Amino acid sequence: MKPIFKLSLGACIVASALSLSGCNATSTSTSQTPTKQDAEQFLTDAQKTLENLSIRGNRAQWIYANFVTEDTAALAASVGQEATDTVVRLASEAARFDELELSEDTRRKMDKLKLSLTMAAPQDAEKSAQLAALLAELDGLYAKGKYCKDGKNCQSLGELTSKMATSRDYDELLDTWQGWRQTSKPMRPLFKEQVVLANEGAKELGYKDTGAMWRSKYDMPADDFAKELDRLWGQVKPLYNSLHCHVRAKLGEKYGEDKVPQDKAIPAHLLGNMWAQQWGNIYDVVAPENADPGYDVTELLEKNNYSEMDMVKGAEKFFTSMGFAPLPETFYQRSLFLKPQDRDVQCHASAWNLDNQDDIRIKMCIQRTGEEFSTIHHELGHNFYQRAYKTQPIFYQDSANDGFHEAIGDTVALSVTPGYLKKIGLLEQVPDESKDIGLLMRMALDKVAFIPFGLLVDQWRWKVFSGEISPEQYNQAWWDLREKYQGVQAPIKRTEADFDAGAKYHVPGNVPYTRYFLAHILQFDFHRSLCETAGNKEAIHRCSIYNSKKAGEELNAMLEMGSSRPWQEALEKVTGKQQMDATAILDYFAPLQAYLDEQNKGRQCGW
Ligand code: X8Z
Ligand code: ZN
Repeated sequence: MKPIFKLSLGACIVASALSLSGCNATSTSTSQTPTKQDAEQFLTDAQKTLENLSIRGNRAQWIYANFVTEDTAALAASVGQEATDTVVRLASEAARFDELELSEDTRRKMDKLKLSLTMAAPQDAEKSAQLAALLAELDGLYAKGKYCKDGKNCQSLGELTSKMATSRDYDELLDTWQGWRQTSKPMRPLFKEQVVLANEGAKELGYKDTGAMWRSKYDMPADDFAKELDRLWGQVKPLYNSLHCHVRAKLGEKYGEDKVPQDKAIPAHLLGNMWAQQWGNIYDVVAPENADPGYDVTELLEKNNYSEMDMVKGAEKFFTSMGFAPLPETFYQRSLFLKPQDRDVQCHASAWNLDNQDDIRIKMCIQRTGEEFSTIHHELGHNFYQRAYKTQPIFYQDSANDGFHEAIGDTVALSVTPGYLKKIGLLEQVPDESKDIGLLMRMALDKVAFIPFGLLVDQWRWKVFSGEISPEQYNQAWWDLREKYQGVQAPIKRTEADFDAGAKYHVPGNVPYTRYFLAHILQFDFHRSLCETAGNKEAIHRCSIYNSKKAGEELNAMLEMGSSRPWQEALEKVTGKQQMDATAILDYFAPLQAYLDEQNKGRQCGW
């Protein structure tokens, strides 16, 4: 989901609404001790302001993302600035009520207001305008990024992505990998400037820096949250290490051990993905002997002539089978499904709710692959969540924590099992259990491989924001973390003229990334519980919650809460527990762990 500032888009409607209602100083003078009634009035006024603002901002952002030009950038930046300034002003006004004893709900709304920005702008108008312009420019640089060899034959990220997925030619992969990274070099000075301004804004709101502000959003002390991440990663790490060891050995067989040394980190361009974040595309390289399930979703889509629209309809049907209402007609009229040929768009997939009610849409340059079929489920998960919490007050129109938003569609996609594919007529025969290791391997290459990447992006950004990583160390520090967590390394020498973090959308796009780490833990936890609710009797990796109204009801109970209660309570609605737990992912992959242990016997694992 593109975090369209739910609360954070400003407009002059706001200013007038505020001055009319006296929200600026509400109905009391700031010199008097404010009362509970003042606090409630403040929130009522802020709510109106934010509702108007957010809709106007969503529209400006939508237009920018769909038509990337200088003019739309300027308009998006201008509304973005108004939004940020308004939220910053409201958040500092809310500080008047800090010492006041308020009901739990009123206090929570105040907290949500304060924490609603991804980047806080300094109160200085010029600096705030500068920050808004930087945000739009960075986003645009990514959207327009192309790799042109000798100034011609330009390739879009979509084309480069396909090459990374399908080529098995070491040099061609290397060229593609380094080509895309040319696009992020010009981002470096802009990013550096953005960090300074955003930190200034965060400090004015009372946070140590922007990273500290990001870590404060989890209904627990910021430092405890960081520890919680380490704990979860500790649970998954042994499984990741086993997978890494096996994949490296297979890549060594494929490309030669001179190219893939067996005691070092894996060259980052050989894993089937531009960022080495999901490895499912190199399944063919590691497919277990005699356990190949014998089908591939990309081929099934092709064979059955599935269009991009059929893929969207198929994903929608999953949700409706669980009892969710169908998507509105406007979803199909207003979404972007295909990459336009005549203009630049932000192709990175996102889900939107333009009016905070039913005007939900996705924006995606769909390719007809199994990977993209999963991404469509992912995006629709956002849309169904948005619609489920639309009746909450604007402060709570968000997921329980950001990991929940990212986990819903993925949870549903875990149910795209062979049994399900047969049910919907895509697959003729369900492979027997002897092929489960193949299926689990394919899934692990995407899901388990992702987890350290999901963690490290913000480990890097947090250190950048705190100053522990200085601009002169941006790239070196990025690769240090890539090696430490993922055990991958740059295939060619990198220098500080490069800005490889910027080659990943969420860095120029200003989207926090820890959410995806959390989502990868949560989705297995949700899947395990929902399968139980659905009465599943099979192994958890064979379970599909398709058609289960009971599972749908349970899921919806969590979704409709929005962020009105601490995420621990939302989690409890589905899993019955208040703590995130990686044991579900370990359970899911238990048979694969045993297989990997066997395969890795005698190998020197680690890097
Ligand atoms: O950015 C996304 C979604 C949109 S919220 C397509 N994802 C992360 C990524 O692509 O890096 C989904 C998985 C991780
Ligand atoms: Zn998402």
